[in-house]
Amino acid sequence: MPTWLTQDIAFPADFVWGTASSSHQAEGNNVHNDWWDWEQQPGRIVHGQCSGRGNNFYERYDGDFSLLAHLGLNQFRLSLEWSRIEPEEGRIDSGAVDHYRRVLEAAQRNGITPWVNLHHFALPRWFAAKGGFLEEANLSYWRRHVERVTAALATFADHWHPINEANAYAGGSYLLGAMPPGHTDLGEFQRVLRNTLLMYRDAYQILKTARPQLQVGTIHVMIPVFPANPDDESDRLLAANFDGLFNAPPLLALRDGVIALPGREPETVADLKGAADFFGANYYCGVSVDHRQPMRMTPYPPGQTRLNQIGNGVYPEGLFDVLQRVQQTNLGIPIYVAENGTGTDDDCWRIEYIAQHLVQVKRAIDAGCDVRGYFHWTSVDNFEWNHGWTAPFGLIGFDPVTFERKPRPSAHFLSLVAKRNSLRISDVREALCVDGLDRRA
Ligand code: IFM
Repeated sequence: MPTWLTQDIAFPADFVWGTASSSHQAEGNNVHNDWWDWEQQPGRIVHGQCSGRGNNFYERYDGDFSLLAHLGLNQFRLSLEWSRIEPEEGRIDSGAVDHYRRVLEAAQRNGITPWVNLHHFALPRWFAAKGGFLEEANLSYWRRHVERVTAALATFADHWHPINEANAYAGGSYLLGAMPPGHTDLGEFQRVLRNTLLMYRDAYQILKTARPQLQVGTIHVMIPVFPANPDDESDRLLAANFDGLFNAPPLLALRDGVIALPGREPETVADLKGAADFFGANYYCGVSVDHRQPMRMTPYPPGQTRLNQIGNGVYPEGLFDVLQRVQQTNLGIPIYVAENGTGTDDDCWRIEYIAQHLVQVKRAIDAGCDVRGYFHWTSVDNFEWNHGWTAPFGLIGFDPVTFERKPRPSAHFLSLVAKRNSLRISDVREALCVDGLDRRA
C-alpha cells in the first residue's frame, strides 16, 4: 500500500474533472504559425521531429469528446489556433471559424464542457514577423482577433481563458531561447510578460463586455523554486528573483492591478485588478537554482534519480504549496488545477503521479483552498514542443498511422476517480499493479 495514501479521499460534490490540450500540439497541420517554421530548423526539436499531423484532433475531435465523456472526464481545455482563423494579416478564413464552432457544438453535444483558450504559445507567422507580443503596438491586432472570435463564438462556450502560461511563453521564447523566436534577453522577457498581462486584460474586457455571464480566467504554470544551497545568500536571492519574475506577477497583477517585475518600477494598470473569474494553476514539479549556473534549473527535491522524459522530477507537495499560495493571495475566485501530468512511457508511473498529486489537491481543499476541479495534461498524446514526440503525456495513446485512439490504464484509473469523485486506496493499489506487477520498483 502506498505510504502517501492512508485513507480513501472524497472530493467536494461539485468538483469537476477533465483534460487539457492545445491546438498546435494536437490538431496537426498548423502550417501558418511560427512553431511550424521553428520545427523546420535543424537542431530545434529532438530527433528533428515535427508536429506534422499532430494527433489529428482537427478531424477526430468528435470521437475524442465521445471517448472522454465515456470516461467521465467531461471538462476539456482546448485552444483556438489564431493562425488558422487569420492565416495572413487581415484575411479571415471563415472555414476555420466554422470549424471551431462545430468543435464547440460537438463538445456540448457529447456532454463535454469546453474551456476555450485563445493563445497557447504559437503565433500566426505574420504576427510573429511584426515582433508578436514584444511590441505593445501589436496588441491592436490581438484585440481585433479577440473581437472577431468573440462575435463568432462566445455564445458557444461559457468558459474562456485568453492565454495559457504567459510566464512559460515569455520565459521559453525570450529568456531561455527554447521556443520561437529563440531569444535570450531578460529585458525582452520582462517586456513580453508585461504585454501579455495587457493582452490578457484586453481579452477579458472584450469577452465580458460581449457576454457578462462568461467565466473568463487566467492560467499560469506555477513552479516552486528553492535555493540549491539554502545557506548561500546568492542562491536564496536567485530563487527569490526567479519567483518574483515567474510566479508572482500574475497573482499581484490580479490582486493589486500592478505589474511588478524584479528590478523595474511597479506599473499600475487600469482594469487589471480583479479581472478574472477563476485562476488556473498548472503544476508539474519544483526546481532549485544555483547562482553559479543561473540559467539552469534542477529538479527539486535534489537527488531524484528518476526523471520523466522531459527531465522533470516529482514533487507532489509543491502542488499543495501552490494552491495555498493562490488562495492566500485573496483573489476571491475559484481555483482550478488547470494542468498536471507527466511525460513518460511508463503508464504505471503516470497513475502514481496522478494519485500523489490528487492527494495534495484534497489536502489543499481541506486546508481551505477553493479548488473546484482538476484537468489532466493531456487527453491524447500530443507534440511536446522541443521534445517532439518523445514524451507522451497522454492518458490515451494513438496509432501513428491510423490515429486510432488507445486509452491507457491511466485513462481508466482517472475515469474511475472522476466517476466515483474519490480516490480509493483499493483502486490505487489495483491500478499500480496492473498485470500483477508493481511497476513502481
Ligand atoms: O505541453 C505543455 C503545455 O503546452 C503547457 N504546459 C506544460 C505542458 C507539458 O510540458
